[in-house]
Amino acid sequence: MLDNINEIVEAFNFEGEILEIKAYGNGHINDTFRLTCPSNKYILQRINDDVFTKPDQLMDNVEMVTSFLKEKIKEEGGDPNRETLSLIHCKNGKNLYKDSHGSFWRAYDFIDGTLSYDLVEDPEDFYQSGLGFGTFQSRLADFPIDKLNFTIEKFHHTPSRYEAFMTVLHDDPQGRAKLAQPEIEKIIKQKDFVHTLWDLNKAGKLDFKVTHNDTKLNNVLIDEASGKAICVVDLDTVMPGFALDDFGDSIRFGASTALEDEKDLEKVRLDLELFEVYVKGFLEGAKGSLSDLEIDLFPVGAKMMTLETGIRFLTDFLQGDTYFKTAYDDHNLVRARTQLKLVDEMERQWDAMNQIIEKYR
Ligand code: ADP
Ligand code: GN1
Ligand code: MG
Repeated sequence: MLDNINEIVEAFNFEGEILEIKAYGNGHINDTFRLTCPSNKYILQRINDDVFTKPDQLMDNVEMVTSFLKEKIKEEGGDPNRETLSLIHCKNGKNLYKDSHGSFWRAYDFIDGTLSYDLVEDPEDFYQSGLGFGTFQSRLADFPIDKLNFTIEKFHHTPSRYEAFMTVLHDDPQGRAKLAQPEIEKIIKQKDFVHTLWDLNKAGKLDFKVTHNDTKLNNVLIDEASGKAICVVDLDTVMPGFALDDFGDSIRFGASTALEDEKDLEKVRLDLELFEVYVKGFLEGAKGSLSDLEIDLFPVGAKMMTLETGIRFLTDFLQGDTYFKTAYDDHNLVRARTQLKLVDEMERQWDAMNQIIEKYR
């Protein structure tokens, strides 16, 4: 699997001999492994340094955010070892190891007895994920935001994502644009919409908060015994952002009736029951930290993040699949199609989404 695994494992403070190393999870960016020792399990991750070009700054963010969360969790009487990630440091005290091939590695305690999902099986789990991500935001509401490094510049700056798409479409380096004409047209139709949140920000109406920025359902761990959302993971993109990005990204992934890479678009729908339970959970977790405008804009956030992710997948398809991991040739095109179908679905069910929000605000 990895010719230098012994070197990497040796660098970290793992307790006991390693009995098993297994590729783990379904992330599109990093490489994740689960390590089993006689009395403990660990997560070992290779950070994708094409995507995260400053891994040391990224780890500073993770260190600051997890320490801050641990204090909050202790104050609330919770379990700081299960309710946020715990870094395992290297034997030299650092939180990052650069191996002899130049790859960057970090490790966490494995939070046992938990599950994460790629598709909602029970609406209660999606309610729990809303509560989990909402709580994440309220716990970090007084985190000193200026201390955070930008691990990816303009990560959710949708207008820049649109511009990058138009550039690659113009260059069409792989000659793939002809395979995606309906999808390209759908994106171009949204050229004014992409500015909505950033225009409000410029007008001083929408502030930055400490946000997670990758609130997919599989980035929250659900406790098997209690069924509660116990821990938000994947902290690489915790940065200043809009609360609506976190709300919206969860909806685009979790309130869909199908996987992100479902090929049969008939199966891809926006499930309003799931939308509703997420609204309820996120508002409860956010504990009054959201403004009226943010709540009003929930449907905009959902559509924005879905459209943005569609744009990113299609950009990567046109570029030749250089960013997201893919399993087959048109994987990114298939993913872009599901996102754009969901954008249609959201437009169709706009009023119904607003009615649901009125019930819970
Ligand atoms: P990626 O950035 O590639 O998405 P993640 O950090 O999200 O990687 O990890 C991949 C998966 O591994 C997660 O979706 C989650 O299921 C699981 N996972 C991550 N960290 C832990 C942990 N500390 N304990 C248990 N499971 C974890
Ligand atoms: C990536 O790493 P992962 O799989 O949790 C991506 C997100 C996308 C998501 C689409 C750093 O998330 O922004 O929304 O894929 N992460 C990064 O599934 O680009
Ligand atoms: Mg992840």
